Order: sequence, then C-alpha cells, then structure tokens
Amino acid sequence: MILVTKPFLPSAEVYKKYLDEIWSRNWLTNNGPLVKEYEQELKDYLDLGHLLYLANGTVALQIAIKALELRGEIITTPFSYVATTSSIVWEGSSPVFIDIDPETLNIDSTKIEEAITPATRAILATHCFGNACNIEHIEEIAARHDLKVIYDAAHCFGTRYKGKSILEYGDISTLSLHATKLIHSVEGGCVVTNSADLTEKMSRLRNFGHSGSYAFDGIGINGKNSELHAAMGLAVLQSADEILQRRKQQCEFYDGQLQGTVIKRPVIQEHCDFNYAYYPLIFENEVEALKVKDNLEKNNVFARRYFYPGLNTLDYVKHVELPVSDACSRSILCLPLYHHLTREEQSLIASVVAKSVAN
Ligand code: T4K
Repeated sequence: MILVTKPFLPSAEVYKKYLDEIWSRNWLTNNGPLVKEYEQELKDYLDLGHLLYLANGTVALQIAIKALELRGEIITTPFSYVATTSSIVWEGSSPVFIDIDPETLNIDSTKIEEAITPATRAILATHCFGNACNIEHIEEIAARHDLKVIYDAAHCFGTRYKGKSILEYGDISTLSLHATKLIHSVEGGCVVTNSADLTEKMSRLRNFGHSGSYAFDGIGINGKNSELHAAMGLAVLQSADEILQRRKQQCEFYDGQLQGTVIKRPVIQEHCDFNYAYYPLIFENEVEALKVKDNLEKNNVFARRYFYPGLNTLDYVKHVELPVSDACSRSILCLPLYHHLTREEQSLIASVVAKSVAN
C-alpha cells in the first residue's frame, strides 16, 4: 500500500542519544534544554532572527492571531487545510474568503481590496503546498489599509523567497512540524516574526501568560512542546539537506514521467525557491480527478484530495461561491511523496495517472 505520505524516521540510534540525555536530566517539558537547542538549530538552519517552537501549527496560528490582537474580519483563502480557517473562528474573528489565483493556488491578491470593510483587521494567507503568495502585492495593500499580515507557512520548511526564508515575511509566519511534513518533530509548529517584542509576547502566550513563577501578563494558553518532540525534531533536522534534495529529485522525476499529459500543475511564484513539499495535479474536472484516484486505489496507491472541501463550505462560516477555488478543490489530487518513495513506485503511480487521463 502506498499512502500519500510516510513520516521520515531518523536513525533510532540518533534519537536514542537524545533520549539518554532526557533520562539523565529527568526534564521533560516546560522550555527544557532540547526545546531551546531545537529552536536555536531551526533558527540557524533557516537563517532566522526570532522563532518559537510550539505544540503544533494550529496553536501557532491561534497564538499569532492573539498576539496581534485581531478581532473583526480576516481576509483569507478558501483553499488550505481546515486549521487556517478554524483558528480564525476559534480566536473570535470572522473569515472573509476571497478566490484564489488559478496558477499558484494562493489567495488572489487582486481580489483583496474589494473585500476590505471597516471591520477588516488582517490578511491571513497560506503559501499553499510551499509555493509563495504574491507577497509584494499583499504587503503593499496591507500597508495602505493598515492591516496586519499572517502567513500560514505550514508547508514552507526550506522555501525561500527573494533570497531569504519565506518565514521572514508578514507580521508573523507560522510553520507546521507535523509528522506528515517534509521536516517534522512528530507534532510541532513555530511562529516566526522579525519583532523582538512580538516574540516575547508570543513566548508568554504559549506559557499560560506567565511573566514569572507567580505572575501573569494577560491571558495565555498551553502552546509548549516537549523534550521528546524536540529530540525527534533535532534528529530529523540532521537529515534536512538530504530530505530537501531528494524531494526535489522526486518531483522532477514525476515531472518527467508525466510530461506530455494534459494535466495542469501549479505555477511556482516568481522569485520563490520552492521546497517541493507536495506534488499536486489539477485535472480537467472532478469526474476526471475521481477516475484517477479510483484507478490508483485499484493499484493500492492512495492519493489525497488536498484540499477538499473548500473552507468556504465549512458549517461554521458564511458560505460564498468562489469559482476558481471551488473548481480546484474538486479537481485536485496530491500524489504520494515521501523520502523513501522509490523510483519504481513513482513510475507505477505516474503510469496509472497517465493512462487514466488518456482514456
Ligand atoms: N495550515 C496548513 C496549511 C496545514 O496544512 C496544516 C496541517 C496546518 C495549518 C496545521 O498544522 P498542524 O496543527 O497539523 O501542525 C494532515 C496533517 O495531519 C496536517 O498536519 C496537515 N496540515 C494536513 C495537510 O495533512 P490528514 O488529515 O491528511 O492526516 P492523515 O492522518 O490522514 O495522514 C496523511 C497520511 O499520512 C495518511 O495517508 C497516513 C500517513 N501517516 C500519517 C501519520 C500521522 C503515516 O503514515 N504515519 C503517521 O504517523 O492531515
């Protein structure tokens, strides 16, 4: 059985070395030494000034929204994982969905201004599948209308934009380090900002609002992560170069195998040094996508409909029709992609896809 992804496992020996440290210290969580070491290594690897390691990418979004004190309308994308929208609603704001760009699958920045109302507080855009949004345009609009910008960069470990980590853009960017991600720590996430003040504030927010052992500064949540997760993160990070490099080769291999078919692929935003996190294919319509999915399943291959259904159809949001996103959600499939996926497996998958669209 070939699933859409398979978490990367580091050598058990490397992981055990970190576990031995944990056993000898008897320190398991609450900003322990491995969490600090992991934060530093992530900053070094990604070349970032400020980063906080959190429990997951969802709490990272919630903390970002809370830190920027957003209450009102947040303009956002309908084409993302559910956490992008649920975190807005969870934090007491309303998502205002606008359509996506048919080429990049990211929020269509030309549609932002017409959605701005006196209640608009921010733009929350996903760099979908690791591909950059139209950052310049989003930030120019945000500056003109005095709006905050959060990027859901859950898929973006290793993506660079204009020569620096994509996580450096926006007021805050969030990352996921979930087991299914390119680089992971089982569960995990990060918030990244260029502001030392915001970092300090988010550090309090992730720790119940503690400003001292017996002192609190505002409301907080438990967004911390543990020494065991940091240990896995540190062990996986040792293979980051190899993982990123192999992923690129695997995507290029799929490209080669699918060359000549009529299947559409997202266009990578200019100036984006993409991380090849996912391999999405956009078919002509839903019938075609489901036919391919079905044929793959007959061969024990399980592609996924990321992202279906559109977030504008969730039962706790105001429904709007968004033709590009609605059509894309129905006609997209992500092919299996993970470190140990072999050339033979990729060839089989590509040939089933190619034959399905030819018939
Ligand atoms: N924003 C965006 C844009 C996101 O994509 C996500 C998460 C978030 C925010 C929130 O970040 P986190 O709070 O998760 O850190 C998966 C992941 O659970 C989720 O993290 C991810 N996005 C989303 C795109 O994909 P599912 O529902 O597809 O997961 P699941 O359990 O079906 O797993 C996918 C495949 O991986 C399955 O075929 C089985 C395989 N698998 C999975 C796990 C967990 C394994 O082989 N081993 C495993 O341990 O959501």
